[in-house]
Amino acid sequence: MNSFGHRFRFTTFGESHGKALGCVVDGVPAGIKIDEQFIQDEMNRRKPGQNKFATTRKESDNIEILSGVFEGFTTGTPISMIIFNENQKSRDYANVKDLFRPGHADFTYFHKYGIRDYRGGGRSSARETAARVAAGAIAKLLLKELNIEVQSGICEIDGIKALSHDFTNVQSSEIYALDKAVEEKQKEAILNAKNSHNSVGGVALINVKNCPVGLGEPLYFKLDSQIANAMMSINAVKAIEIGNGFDSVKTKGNENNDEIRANGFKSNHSGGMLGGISNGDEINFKVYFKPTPSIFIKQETIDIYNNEVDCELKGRHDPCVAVRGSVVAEAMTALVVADMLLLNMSSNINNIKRVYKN
Ligand code: FMN
Repeated sequence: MNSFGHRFRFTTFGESHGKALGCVVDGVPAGIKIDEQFIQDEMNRRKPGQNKFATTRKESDNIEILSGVFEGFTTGTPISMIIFNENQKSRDYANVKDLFRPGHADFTYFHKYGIRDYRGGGRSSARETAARVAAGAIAKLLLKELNIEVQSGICEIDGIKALSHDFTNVQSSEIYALDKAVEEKQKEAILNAKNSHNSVGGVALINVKNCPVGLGEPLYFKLDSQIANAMMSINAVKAIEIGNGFDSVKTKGNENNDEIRANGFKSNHSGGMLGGISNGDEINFKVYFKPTPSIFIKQETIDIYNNEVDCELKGRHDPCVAVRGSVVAEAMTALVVADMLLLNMSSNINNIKRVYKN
């Protein structure tokens, strides 16, 4: 199960310490201008080794398009893209070959498959998310044609919350912070965790602008359920909160309902979705990332023979995965919205007549 989406569908391949990883994106309409620099810029936002707040693994994450694009435009055929791994240090993992790292997928992969690539977590590594960002960039190019914009930023690190959400600050922030006023404190929290060989969790805010009314397929393919599915498929994501989310349970109905006027909704507690269908307002949701499981503090675990052992890790790790994870969440959102846009086109006979009857 390495594919995601229905009409706009992508499949990823590759492992953390394998030769390469990549994706095949299928269902992309022909005629979309492919800006390769834009795709690379998206890759660069997620790539590791850029500053002291991220893992020191150095990967250029150069993307190579192998198919589906001719003279700068999509051809309607599968778009395949590849990223070669350059900076694997597999020997860092020799000491964990036979043991299960706490907080990782080692235990479950081993018991499920009976075999696992222990080098950097193999397929369970978030290295795979580079391929999702490449696929997401194609989705974003489709959305751009319709003026739909997806953006993300960090709203919380180690319990330090943004009080304002300014997406322009994200572009100049090393930790993609939404609030300049708390950015230094958030950075300090990451560095404190790193210096004490530990890690911290964080929360990303995702926003979609100009999303048309009608995206989402009742009942088992609601827009919010697909967004939640997409977010929960990202490594280390433990929760998603749509619109007013957890706070909505503390409010009364009259406070939580978004009243409607001729020029639109008076508020947006719903996060831009009603009954699983986009309502034309901005889509807003938060994605919660746990602290990075790889820490450099001795922890208790067992090996594959059930011996109780100590786990002492080497290697290079993000002290807070939410930062680079926010870019992955943004890419997955673009992929869901692109899929829903294409699916929605056949939901009404008038749409079909518009294409075939004139
Ligand atoms: N986990 C690590 O232990 N070290 C890392 O450097 C690391 N980098 C990550 C980078 C990104 C962008 C994301 C989204 C996650 C990263 N993770 C990292 C998280 C693990 O991949 C993840 O926690 C682990 O596979 C277990 O899966 P689960 O937390 O979803 O249960």
